[in-house]
Amino acid sequence: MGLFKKETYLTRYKGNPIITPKSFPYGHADSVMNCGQIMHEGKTVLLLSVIDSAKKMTAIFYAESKDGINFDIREKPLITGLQDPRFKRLDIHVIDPRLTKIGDTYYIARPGNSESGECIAFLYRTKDFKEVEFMDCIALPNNRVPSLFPEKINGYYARLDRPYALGAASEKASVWLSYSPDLIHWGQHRYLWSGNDNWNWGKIGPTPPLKTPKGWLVIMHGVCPSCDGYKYSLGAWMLDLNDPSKMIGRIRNYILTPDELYELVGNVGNVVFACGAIADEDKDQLRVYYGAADTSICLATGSLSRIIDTCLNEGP
Ligand code: BMA
Repeated sequence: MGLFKKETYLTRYKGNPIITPKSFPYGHADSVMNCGQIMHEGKTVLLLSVIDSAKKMTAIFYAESKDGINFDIREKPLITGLQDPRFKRLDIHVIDPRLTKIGDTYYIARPGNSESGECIAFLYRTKDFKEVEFMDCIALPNNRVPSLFPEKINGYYARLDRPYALGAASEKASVWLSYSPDLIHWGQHRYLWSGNDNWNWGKIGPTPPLKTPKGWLVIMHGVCPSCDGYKYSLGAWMLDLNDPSKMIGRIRNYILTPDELYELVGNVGNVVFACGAIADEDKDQLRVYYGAADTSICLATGSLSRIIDTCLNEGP
C-alpha cells in the first residue's frame, strides 16, 4: 500500500458521459448538465439543465429511462423562465433543479433571477411531470440550492440551503436547516456546517436528503478555490433522522472529484456537480447523475451502506 491510498466511494459508468449537448435532439445546446433525479413509476427521471448561451436560453427538460442509462428526452421543456409580473427581471437562470417527492407530489426547487439580486429560489410542484405549477419564491437572495426533505419532520416540512454564498472564496458559505408549515413560509433556521476540508473550504451546497434507516444521507458539492478558478467535488454527510440539525457523520474526503477528461475540460472545467442522488436500497447502490464540466451528464455508482457507514465511522 503506497502513501497515497486510492479511495473509491463512487465508480464512474464506463460509457460516460451518458447525455451530451451533441446528443440533445432538439436543436443547439451548449450544456446539458446538472439534473434533478428521482424514481417515478419504475423509471429513472432526470430533470436536465439545458443551456444555449448564444441565445441566453436556459430551460429544464424532462428525461426518463427504463435502464437508468438510455434516456428519452421530451421535446417540450418542463420549466422555462418565469413570465410573472411579481418577478420583473429576466429569468435566465433556469438550471440546477432539485427534485423531492413528498406524499404523491413532486417538488422542484431551482434558482431564479430577481430584480434585487442574483439568485432567489423558486418552487414548483407536479404530480405527473406533465402539468407543473409554480408555487412561489421561497428564499431571499443569494440562496440557490434549496433542498427539500422528502417528509415532514416533527410536523413541519424541512429544507437545507446555503444562504449568502456569493461565489467568492472569501464568503463563508454555510448550510442551514429551516422548517415550514406549508413549504412557502420558512423559519426556525439552524446552522449546520461550513466546509472546512481542503476540498470544500471555498463553498458547499446540499442536495435533497435521502432517508436511510441510519439517518438522512446528503450528497453535497464542495468547492476548492485555486489560482486557476474553482474545483467542484462531491461529498457525503449523515444527519440525525429526528433532528437533522445534528450532523452525525461525514466522509472527510470527497466521494468524487474531477479526474476524467470530460470533467476536467468543458464549459467550466474541473467540475463534478450533483443536484441529487438516487438510493436503490434493494441493491445497496447509490446512483449519482452528475453534471461534468458544466457540459454533460454522467453517472457514478457506489455502495450505499459503505458510504453511510464511512460517514458514521468518521463521525461529525
Ligand atoms: C455553481 C452552479 C452550478 C455550476 C457550478 C460550476 O455555482 O452555478 O450550476 O455547475 O457553479 O460552474
